Amino acid sequence: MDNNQLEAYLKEKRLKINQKLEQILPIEEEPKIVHQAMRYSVFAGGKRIRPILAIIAYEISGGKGDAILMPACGLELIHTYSLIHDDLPCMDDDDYRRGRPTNHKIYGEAIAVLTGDALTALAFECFLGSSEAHDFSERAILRFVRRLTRAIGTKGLVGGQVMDIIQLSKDRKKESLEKTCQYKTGALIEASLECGALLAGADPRLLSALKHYGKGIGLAFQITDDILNVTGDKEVMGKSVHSDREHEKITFPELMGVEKSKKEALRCIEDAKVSLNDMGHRAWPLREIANYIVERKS
Ligand code: GRG
Repeated sequence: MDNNQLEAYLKEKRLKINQKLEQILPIEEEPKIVHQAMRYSVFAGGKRIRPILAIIAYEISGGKGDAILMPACGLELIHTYSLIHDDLPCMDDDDYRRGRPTNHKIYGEAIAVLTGDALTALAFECFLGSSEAHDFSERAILRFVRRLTRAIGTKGLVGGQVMDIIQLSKDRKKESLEKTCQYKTGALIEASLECGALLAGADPRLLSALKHYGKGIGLAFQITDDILNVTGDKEVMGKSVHSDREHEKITFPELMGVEKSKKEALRCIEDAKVSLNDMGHRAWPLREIANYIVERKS
């Protein structure tokens, strides 16, 4: 499998996701400022990994057509919300994200907070709207929302962010750091896969294999993010580098060095790929995305 094939595949998925996001995000209505701020961050770029994973899991589970696009876009809105809040002065205080000044640098803190809040509300409209359009049964949507909600609360994004802020891993234990990463980053990645599969009515065995895969790539994703914060290029990444050291954060490279961290990320993706064994060729994008996650430069 060559890199060009994956690139073409990701490009095609991103195009569809961006077209759908274009339809979903309000533009002209008042209060215009918040609608502009939402669009500013959503369309600043972004790899769209979470909606892509949801779409792939849906297709692997037998789902057909474009009905998955709307709920998948909701996942991207939740992710963008978390980035905007993560960058706020009261959190990581970052000036640069997705190759642009951060949301609060342009719109001010109050609008940035509200932009995040508005993106969550819109995300839930996307999830529930899929039912109104009769694309999915209400039961399937309920399962989706239940699974997703777990991933963004104190056992997911919010919990991980709290662990990050209180420096749960200051005990310098690998388990504490893994837990923080699992919650802060892994939870939404894992949930995106499971949510996509749930909408297609995947059986429990497939769901559990996708969950295991998501857990592995989720951790590898954050380890690579930490490595890129040390070795990456600000222009290529579109976000600040060396910020973890400035904030004296305990990260994988800080704990065990860059080389050992790379090995750890590789171990995670190899473990993740094992869970795809029973899925055969249809899982090729997931195999390639696992490799991409540790090889990426942004
Ligand atoms: C309840 C949604 C919500 C958030 C509140 C602020 C917060 C709690 C959580 C922050 C979680 C966070 C920002 C984790 C980092 C995850 C991560 C590695 C982000 C970078 O993801 P990429 O590389 O970014 O996919 P792009 O820009 O490509 O989309």
